[in-house]
Amino acid sequence: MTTNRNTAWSAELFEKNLRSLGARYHIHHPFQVMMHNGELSKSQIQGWVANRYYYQITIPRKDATFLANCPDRLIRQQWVQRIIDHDGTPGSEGGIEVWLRLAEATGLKREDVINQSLVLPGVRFAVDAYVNFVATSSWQESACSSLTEMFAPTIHKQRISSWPDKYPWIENQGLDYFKNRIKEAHRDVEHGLSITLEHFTSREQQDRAMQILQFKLDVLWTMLDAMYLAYIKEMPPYFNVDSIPPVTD
Ligand code: AHQ
Repeated sequence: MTTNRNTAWSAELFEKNLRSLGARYHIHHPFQVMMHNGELSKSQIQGWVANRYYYQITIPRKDATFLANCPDRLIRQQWVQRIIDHDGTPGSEGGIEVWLRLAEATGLKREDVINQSLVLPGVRFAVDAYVNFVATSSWQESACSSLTEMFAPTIHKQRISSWPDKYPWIENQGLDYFKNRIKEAHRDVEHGLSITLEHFTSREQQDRAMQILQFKLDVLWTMLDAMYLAYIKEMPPYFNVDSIPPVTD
């Protein structure tokens, strides 16, 4: 069925168009493809884990920002689970702690990940752009931006299936994060998608939703661009100039 550019899409066609952006998901980024093919070295995997840590610790702050902008108690009742999934609760570990276990399983020291000394500027800027987007957008637009997780179960399943064979040196409990995330992602997408399909009803709003999802795809892609330049091309920031600025006193 064809529609003209002013006609609102049906909910089914809207969801289909949102899902079509999966073609640009970071599962297709050269860094991720190399990871899946077992072509990354131990230090390149460690660089990815240490940089993605910054994304993981930022997600609950992003979700707390979402809650601050959302006046709907029933929406908040469901959304707050995302913070618990990452931060955990007193006495029960959350995803951030499980990510630190992944870091240790790759041979990284916890403190070298927690101190963020390995986080690349490009990764930090991309992740911060995500929180800033949520801080300055409606809660419905923020819910839409989380929908890259429509494509996440596939990427988690890829790691679970390929890492034991491609990276046997990574201790098996390192995969726990990806195993936990599969069911959490499905639950999150169901909620985020229902908000999105219900709120974005005019064609103009639906076009905006497509732009928002593209923005979040850009966040994820740009993170891997920074890592590709630093760890694959061995061109980290200032690699070709003295990284210590001259001191003139
Ligand atoms: O581990 C991930 C995670 O906790 C989240 C939260 C969600 C959001 O609110 O934007 N997105 C997300 C994602 C996680 N893992 C990424 C990966 O590749 O391991 C995928 C990412 C996403 O697709 O947005």
